[in-house]
Amino acid sequence: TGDDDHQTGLLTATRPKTARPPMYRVLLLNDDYTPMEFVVHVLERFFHKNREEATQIMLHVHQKGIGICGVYTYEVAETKVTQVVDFARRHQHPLQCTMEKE
Ligand code: TYC
Repeated sequence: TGDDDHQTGLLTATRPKTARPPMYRVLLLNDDYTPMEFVVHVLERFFHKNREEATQIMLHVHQKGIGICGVYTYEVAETKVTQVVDFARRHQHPLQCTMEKE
């Protein structure tokens, strides 16, 4: 069978399930200078939030210092972080974005 190891003659079970990839939280950090409206725009543009969700996340970050924008696979999360940091820098805002494993 497909489970039979023909070298040893031992039978080994193969897992029926597809493994899920590790997931990463993309985080936004508060600062004293980035305009609230710019942060809302970032959340709409890069994280596909509507204005209401984006405003809630921005205010959470403003009040608590840090907040979650979304949870993605490694490469997608890394791309979001780069896009946000580059976009903020181009607009001369110090907005910081980072990622961490779930
Ligand atoms: N604290 C900023 C202000 O008062 C707003 C802000 C919110 C900045 C969230 C960054 O990730 C951030 N203008």
